[in-house]
Amino acid sequence: MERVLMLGTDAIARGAIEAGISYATSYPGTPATQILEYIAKNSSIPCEWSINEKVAFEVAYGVSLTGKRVLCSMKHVGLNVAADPFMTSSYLGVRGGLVLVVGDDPGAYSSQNEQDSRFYAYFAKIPCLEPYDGETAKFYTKIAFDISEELGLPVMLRSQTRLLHCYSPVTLEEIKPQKEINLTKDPQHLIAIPKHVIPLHRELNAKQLKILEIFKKYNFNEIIFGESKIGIIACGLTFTYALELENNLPILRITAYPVEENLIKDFVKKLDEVIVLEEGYPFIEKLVKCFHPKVRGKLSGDLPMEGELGPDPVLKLFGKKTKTPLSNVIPRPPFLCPGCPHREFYKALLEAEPTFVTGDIGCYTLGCLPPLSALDTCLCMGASIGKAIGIAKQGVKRVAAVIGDSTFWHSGIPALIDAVYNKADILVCILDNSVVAMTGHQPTPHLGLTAKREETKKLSLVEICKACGVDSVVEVDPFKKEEMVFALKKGLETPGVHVVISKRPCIFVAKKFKKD
Ligand SMILES: Cc1ncc(C[n+]2csc(CCOP(=O)(O)OP(=O)(O)O)c2C)c(N)n1
Repeated sequence: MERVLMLGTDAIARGAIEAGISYATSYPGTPATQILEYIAKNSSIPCEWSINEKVAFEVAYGVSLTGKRVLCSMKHVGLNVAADPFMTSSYLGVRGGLVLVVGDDPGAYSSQNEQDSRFYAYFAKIPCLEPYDGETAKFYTKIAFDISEELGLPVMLRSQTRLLHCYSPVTLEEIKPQKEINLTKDPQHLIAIPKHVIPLHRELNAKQLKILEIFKKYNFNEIIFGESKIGIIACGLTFTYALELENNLPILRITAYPVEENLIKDFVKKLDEVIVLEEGYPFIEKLVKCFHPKVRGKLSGDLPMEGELGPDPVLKLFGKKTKTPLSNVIPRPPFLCPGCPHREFYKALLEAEPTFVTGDIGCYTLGCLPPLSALDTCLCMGASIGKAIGIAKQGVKRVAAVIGDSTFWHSGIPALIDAVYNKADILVCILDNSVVAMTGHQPTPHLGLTAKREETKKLSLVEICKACGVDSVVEVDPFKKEEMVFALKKGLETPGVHVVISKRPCIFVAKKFKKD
């Protein structure tokens, strides 16, 4: 068995490959993007960049129905998009193992919020595993498939930026053979109509005890005895922060949810004080407070509620010297690259004088920064068009929505149809740089390449806009400034829904997609 240094994302991907997956789906999003990229580059397993996270989850669910194993990965906010199929998948259950990897981003290094995906697992009543290093990232992913099949439930593997983007040693093991296809019909279990919901929910509730039994088999949640009346409850990655303290305190390591309450009760009963460490929200701390009067953590104000926890506040809490001199590192906030076509588009947009510009998420969001300061709002992927409709519907003229090409495919199309159907007067600007630039230049449906870099049909942004019924659609090169200003002014001044596609590849595209 070989031991190698691996990124957390790669360790998870390797775990899924070793588990014998037959397919993998994802939509890019930091910090989870590299999981699918690893599978695409380092295995012959078919995989796809799905159009959005909802579709990624649904495709994965379809694979599971055939009895085969499947990995679906996304960033934390991606699960908001996939929440609809996700929430009901636990009622229907799965056949082949379905593991959903969610990359949380405490500290919001590259995200629009800091939501904690453990709540989603709780919400859907499914098991959630939370590794604490590369080795457990791979191992937990692998056994998550066994657990998924044993319970007939999707299993969530929750991780965070710090683990996913760090290298640590990982032991490579054998790759299991893939499962045989076994697609059978079972309407009572596979069709979520009201008549079936209560029995399905009852079955899901009955599985909750079984989850706890299975967790015991793997020792996910374990007490490590120490010599002190102060004890630590450390969740997932924070177990490594607790180990760095080197002070021989008793530790309850939690790496699987739901947690058996008796385990917490047993651990805290002889302690004078309990310290709870967790990345994200005080999910476990709230529970521990039911069983002990002196709990220190985020709710007590001893640790920060916002931002990434990281090892430093923990060391500080114990009066130890912090180890990561982050203050010496020069901050490098993102900015539009030299030569970026988005910048030229924004210069033209400013000249066209829109009243209000609703933004979206992608590299082009950086147009909100000075000196351009060209965007007035950014909420979540796909929201630019909906926000523009809302503003325009209140009588505001010259409203423009700015959306990237991948974001448009992801969740912009329904909003464009809404604009046409509900007779909005807005200008929609689609910034087509051919790729998902922000997350590392993954291909888009109009580039003509799949995740495996195989050739595929090139979809047309112009044709799809026309099919949505817009009043006009033009493609303009943002480097032709006069032409661009003219098109934008016309779109802003003419009633109806008008689309201007700013078309020029990201400057890194040629490099990235040249044949190796
Ligand atoms: C729901 C959700 N999924 C994924 C992401 C991660 N993400 C941020 S921007 C973006 C797409 C950017 O691509 P595009 O719209 O083409 O703009 P570009 O970066 O190429 O300018 C993605 C996938 C996110 N923020 N939210």
